[in-house]
Amino acid sequence: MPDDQPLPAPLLDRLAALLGPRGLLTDPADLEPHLADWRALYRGRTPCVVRPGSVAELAEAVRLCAAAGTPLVPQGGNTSMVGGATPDEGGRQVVVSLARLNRIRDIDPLDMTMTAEAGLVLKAAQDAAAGAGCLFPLSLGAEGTATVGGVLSTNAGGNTTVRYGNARDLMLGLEVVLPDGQVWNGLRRLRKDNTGYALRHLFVGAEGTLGFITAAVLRLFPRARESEVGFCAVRDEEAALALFRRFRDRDEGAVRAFEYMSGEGVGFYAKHIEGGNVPLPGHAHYVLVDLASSRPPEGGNTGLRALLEAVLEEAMEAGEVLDAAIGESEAQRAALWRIREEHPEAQKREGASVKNDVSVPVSKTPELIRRSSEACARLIPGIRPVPFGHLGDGNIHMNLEQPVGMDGAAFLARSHDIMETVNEVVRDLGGSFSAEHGIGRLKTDMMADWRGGAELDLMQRIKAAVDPQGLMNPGKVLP
Ligand code: FAD
Ligand code: 2HG
Ligand code: ZN
Repeated sequence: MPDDQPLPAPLLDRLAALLGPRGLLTDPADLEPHLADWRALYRGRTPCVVRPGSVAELAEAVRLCAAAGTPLVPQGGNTSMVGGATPDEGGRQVVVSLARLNRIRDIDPLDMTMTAEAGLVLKAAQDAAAGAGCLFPLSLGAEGTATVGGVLSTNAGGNTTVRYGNARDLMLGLEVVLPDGQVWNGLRRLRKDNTGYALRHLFVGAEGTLGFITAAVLRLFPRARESEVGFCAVRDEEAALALFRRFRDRDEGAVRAFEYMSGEGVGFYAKHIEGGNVPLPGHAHYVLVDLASSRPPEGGNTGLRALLEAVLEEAMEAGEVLDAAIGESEAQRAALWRIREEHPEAQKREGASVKNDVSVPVSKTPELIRRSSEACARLIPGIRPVPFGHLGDGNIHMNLEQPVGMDGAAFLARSHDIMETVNEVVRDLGGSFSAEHGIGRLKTDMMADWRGGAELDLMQRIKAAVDPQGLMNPGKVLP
């Protein structure tokens, strides 16, 4: 271990004795994947990575680190969009990876619950639910890497919030290792449990600042027996919203996802993603609508296909939808979804971009997109707005791509101004500067402005009560 990284030698020896070679990484090559975030905004240092193989091992490791005053950074799949899971540059923060705590402890198709450990990858949780004839509905682009502990700790949203809610709504109980090493077992699988403060909700969205989520009871749902996906070119942002309303008014329960994409973003997909075919090229605005039902398909002029076609026809007559493609097979539906899911990757490949994960009341999404695009164009002529995302939740990724030909570093140097410009519009529309990705390290300096006064004071008092030494994920969430 390099000697400029001050982990007390006795602590390292104790951790090594406790965890063994699989549970404690110190080789620089092994540390490497844990040091930087997906967006490459941050690169930190750590003296070692702790990878406990059981809850008891984690609890003991936390006790040892607490006694030595050593700060800890929980890490799941390290897909955070806000630098939440990486250590700082000081070299003292120990990364704790939950990757080895990845068992499914129980699946109960009658209670409709799954008890899963924190390191279980989201896709594996979905697959296990499907294997039991059920659905775990949380779905997002990083689901092949993100973990149960990570999605709960960020209260992730994703593509199906419009129907099933955020990660918080999919959780019934938690098991947590507290900052002093105590284990709290709150793995109850109850639909009703009003017994004082709902402690489990304190840890959801806390981004690892209050303790380690080690396992959770997740809610399962009936699996879809019928689904339809429509990919539509729409006239403008208002038409996208009007189309959402048409579906909702006809059959709110049928809408599993309603996603907006700009022509620019779809163009990046076609340009950068292998096999990136777009069925309706050349439009300025697109929507992907996903309908699903757990009822057996009815066929004829009932069922989801009939609903999809009827709504699209009405919307075409109203001039809202300009053209539409319907997925005719599972493969076609997946290909249409791919256009949306690959947006983050396609945008990354196009060059430097500034992300704004913001939300407004659903009715204000057209105004958000239009006003912030115009304001950013005034700030940096030639800037390319790439808004996309969860229109059905009022959560638009109001992202901005560097002007063609502009130096990427020079563009990123304006990140603060760009984020402020978007946030001014968001504030005016009664929205939030952080919709689903969380605060992490990226947005801590906005907390005082947006959540100051009693709200931030209360958060700081909770933090001080649960983690009095301030050892859990320092520098994240709270300023
Ligand atoms: P990490 O990135 O490892 O950690 C995230 C935070 O949680 C950190 O603060 C970390 O310290 C903490 N943490 C992790 N595990 C634990 C634990 N067990 N106990 C306590 N704290 C813990 N997010 C959305 O909401 N919706 C999307 O649609 C979406 N799409 C994405 C698409 C891509 C391509 C990528 C790269 C990210 C996307 N995200 C999305 C970001 C999202 O935050 C993560 O995908 C996910 O929620 C984080 O899971 P993770 O396991 O990678 O957590
Ligand atoms: C998504 O919805 C993610 O794809 C990532 O939340 C958004 O890249 C982004 O800004
Ligand atoms: Zn998103």
